[in-house]
Amino acid sequence: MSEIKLYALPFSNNAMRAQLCLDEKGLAYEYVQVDLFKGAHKQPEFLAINPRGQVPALVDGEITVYESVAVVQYLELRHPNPPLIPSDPKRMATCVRLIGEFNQKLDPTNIFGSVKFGGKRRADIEDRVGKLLAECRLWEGYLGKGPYFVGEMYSLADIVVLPFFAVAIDGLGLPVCDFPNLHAWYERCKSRPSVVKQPWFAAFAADKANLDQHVLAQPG
Ligand SMILES: N[C@@H](CCC(=O)N[C@@H](CS)C(=O)NCC(=O)O)C(=O)O
Repeated sequence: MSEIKLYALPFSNNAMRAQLCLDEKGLAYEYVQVDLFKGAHKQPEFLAINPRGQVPALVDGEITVYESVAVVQYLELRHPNPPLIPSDPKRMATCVRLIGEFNQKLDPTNIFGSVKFGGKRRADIEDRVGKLLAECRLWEGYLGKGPYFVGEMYSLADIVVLPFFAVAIDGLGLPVCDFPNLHAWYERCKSRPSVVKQPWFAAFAADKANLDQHVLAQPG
């Protein structure tokens, strides 16, 4: 049995980051599904692992880590190959900065939840859509021609933002005409073996057909 246990739930954006990192590094791990719908994350057994009662949490022998960004950073230090944080100081700073910006500006938007599960449409959330598009424009510029967010190297910055942009592109219809760099980067990431093996990308792709959800493509 593997030493590493990942407590997660399919389609959890946060848990996906941990999986992407584990698989990019080729690490063996046991996937322990925490059934959020049955409240397993608020039971004493799981709260002993993460007192916030959230996935992901990672247990590596005696060490327990929760919060997705802490999990991927832990994995990077514990298993440095292949490296996912640049050693060049400038690129390293860019990588850390992007993760911070993502957590502050993009992660809390959760427009997909409002649209897919809350039935909201563009007119209901015009203000939030406008802010998200403005933020995406910034990320389009950060990426430039890439190929990845810190240049040639696929890094934790890509891993942390990938589940979000998968949802923005496939689920919310972020238009390719206005965001060509992000679309090209998304396709590039999806061709990586560690990404191909994640079952949830096919599920996101199915949202491409749900045009009524594509609030980022509709006229304001
Ligand atoms: N900041 C945390 C967020 C974790 C999080 O919100 N996880 C969700 C699943 S995607 C969860 O467990 N939700 C249940 C809850 O908050 O009660 C991280 O990055 O790990």
